[in-house]
Amino acid sequence: MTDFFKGIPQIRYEGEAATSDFAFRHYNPDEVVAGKRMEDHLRFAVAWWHSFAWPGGDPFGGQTFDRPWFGDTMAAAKMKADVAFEMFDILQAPFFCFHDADIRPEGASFAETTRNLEEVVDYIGEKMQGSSTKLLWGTANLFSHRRFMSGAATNPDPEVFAWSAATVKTCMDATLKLGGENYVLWGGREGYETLLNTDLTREAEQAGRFLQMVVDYKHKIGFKGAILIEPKPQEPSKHQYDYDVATVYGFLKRFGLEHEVKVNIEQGHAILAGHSFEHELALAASLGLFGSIDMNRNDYQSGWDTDQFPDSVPEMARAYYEVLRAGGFTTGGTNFDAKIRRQSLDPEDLILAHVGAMDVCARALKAAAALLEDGALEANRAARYAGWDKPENRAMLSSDLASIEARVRAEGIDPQPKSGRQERLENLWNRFV
Ligand code: XUL
Ligand code: CO
Repeated sequence: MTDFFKGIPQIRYEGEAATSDFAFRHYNPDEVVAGKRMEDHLRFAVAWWHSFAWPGGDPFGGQTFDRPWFGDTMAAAKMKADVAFEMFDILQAPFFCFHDADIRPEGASFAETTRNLEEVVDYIGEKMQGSSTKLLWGTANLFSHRRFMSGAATNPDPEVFAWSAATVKTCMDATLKLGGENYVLWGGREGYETLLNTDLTREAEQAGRFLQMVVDYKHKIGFKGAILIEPKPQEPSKHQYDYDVATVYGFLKRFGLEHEVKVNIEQGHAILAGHSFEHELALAASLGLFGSIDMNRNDYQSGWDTDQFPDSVPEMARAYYEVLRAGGFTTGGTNFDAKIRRQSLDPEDLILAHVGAMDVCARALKAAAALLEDGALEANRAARYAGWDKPENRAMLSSDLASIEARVRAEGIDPQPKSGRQERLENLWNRFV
């Protein structure tokens, strides 16, 4: 036991009458919502990088957090893992997620870095034996080290491509070993700064081949989880190739991987792409790509990826409504890819950030489930398209222009506009949220 979270109790569901800050008011893991336990719906995960590895820097200043495990040694990595599992226990977190670089010190060579990774993975594996927290996903950090400054799979230097492929192999091995349910690829620097030095065709072909190799390796090692791409439009690159869900779908189709790979959708990334979170979720579901979510929010004034914990029930309700409509998570879950603010120095800030976020998501889930169960919104949607249920109308979709023209003349078709009823539906929505 470390004493980092000393005095902080395990968080339990106490209902809305709770008086302590250290209690869940809405997240009740065992409560059944829409036929499933809340814990099984939401599948919360703690992100290792933001919670335990982030030093609190911003573009104008460096480290504000003073953590006893900061430092690039194996002893520090193990202390970090000890503290992480203590937090998982306090929160009763069902899952966690990691990058290789968050959990192990970088070595002097690829071989040494991999040895470090394997040693920490074994250590984490032992900790998981005595814990109920499982691994939602693992991933490789192919963006922080300077070798990745011009990309990983899309780098003009084949040696960086090689390093990246080798690293992903070791991270997929680590994810498999820890029983991970997904493997994520966020193309942190897969993009470009200027077209003046960039060959778009080559870079896309490199990325397509790289992803095919990831899929092949997944099948080779018998990894049963999902491979997920996490879209983001810019930052750190000026333009990133995995811009949004639609762009990722086009990329997957181009390389024939649309049945092998799904998406991990992050709220803040959706906003950066000029979409809403629910748009990205609904589109992914409609394309058969819905996998998992990174839950956070972006500050709407700053215009960059501020990765804050969610605090808005109405916003999150829109998201969980789409998650429920998509049939809920299978291998995916709700990963808090969110960091506390750099002034939030105390260990309890880290705990309370998660407690509040879990409560916000739980309230949002309950509201979304009640609305879905009520059925009025879906009945309205179905009624709006009801004309297409008639066989003679559906037949047009396998017809041709000339035959349809003949039909319009013969039947004297003369469309009459109907209300979209938006405000009425917004009123309905607000009765539930
Ligand atoms: C970056 C981001 C990453 C990915 C995993 O914006 O969201 O943390 O989730 O690499
Ligand atoms: Co993310």
